[in-house]
Amino acid sequence: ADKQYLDLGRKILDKGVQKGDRTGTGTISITGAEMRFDLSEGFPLLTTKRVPFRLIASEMLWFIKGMTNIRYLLQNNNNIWNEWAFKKWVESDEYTGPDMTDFGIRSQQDEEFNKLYEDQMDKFKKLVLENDDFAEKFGELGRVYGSQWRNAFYVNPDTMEVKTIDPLKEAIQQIKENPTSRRILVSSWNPDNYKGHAGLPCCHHQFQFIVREDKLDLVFDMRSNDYLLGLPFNIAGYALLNHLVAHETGYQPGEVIYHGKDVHIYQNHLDQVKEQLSRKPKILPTLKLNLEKQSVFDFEMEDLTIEGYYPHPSIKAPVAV
Ligand code: THF
Repeated sequence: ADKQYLDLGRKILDKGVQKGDRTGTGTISITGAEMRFDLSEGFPLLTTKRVPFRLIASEMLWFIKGMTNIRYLLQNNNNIWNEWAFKKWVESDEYTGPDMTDFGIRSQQDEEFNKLYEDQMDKFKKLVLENDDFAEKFGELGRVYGSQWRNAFYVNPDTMEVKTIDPLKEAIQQIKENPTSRRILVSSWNPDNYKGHAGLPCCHHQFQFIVREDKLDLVFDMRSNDYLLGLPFNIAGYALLNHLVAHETGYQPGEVIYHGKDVHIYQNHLDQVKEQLSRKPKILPTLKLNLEKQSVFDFEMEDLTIEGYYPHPSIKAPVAV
């Protein structure tokens, strides 16, 4: 797993072009990439840096359960979505603290501001955890993955009738009933994402299950991909999803295939990427599921364990908001 990942990193450094971006950080970017991870070779949790499986698993369970509020993540000590909810709070009328404009960039450049930011973030997390009304209002990220996977809308063009659909549940049903199907696909992209009122447009915007003999493959597509921080999470997250769905449907976990579109390294991640490229991959860990659970939807954190994970040390890097 690491070899393909590191080769992709080298390719971005070699062939990538510099681009400005929405977050103001700047990237080096290539268009189009594929990687294939055969799950029989081990669980693809990178070993050339420590990747926090607990965070990947709690994020994936959060998607699978159809949740879109960061409270569940915070209850699992998972802070990876905080900035996006925090942003809505500090830009709202209800926020009365010090000015937090461009907190993502300023907190990295200005130590004094960073202290103010951390205080406000602590306050924010405490409110989301302890105050139900606040959590409902500001912990909510809107139509992000959980709602697209479990609670999608469909408008019948003839009658203009609106129906809700549970795409993940239907996909699992299709694998069981119609395994030769080539349309077992869950998409999170909405045509109105351009207009900006649909919350955060999804980065991993669709995935498809394909049955191959006794194995279940999963292909996932990313319109935009943060090589250093996002990609290791996305690979392991979809590998976990494939293990869970294969378990419920009675197949062996096959391959997880990644399709990246705008694949980029942020300008402020270059040293970290070079450090990781200098490291030698180690043996992959294995994933153990609690086999007493059947349904994908019943799994909890304590049902998932990683064994034999001996990675290189973690590599710290700021996330672009
Ligand atoms: N925005 C950007 N710029 N990059 C992303 O990867 C990204 N995501 C999600 C939404 N917007 C994004 C959020 N996912 C980390 C990992 C995944 C994230 C966000 C942040 C991260 O900081 N990981 C650290 C560990 C953090 C910790 O220990 O708390 C790491 O070292 O891996 C794409 O899905």
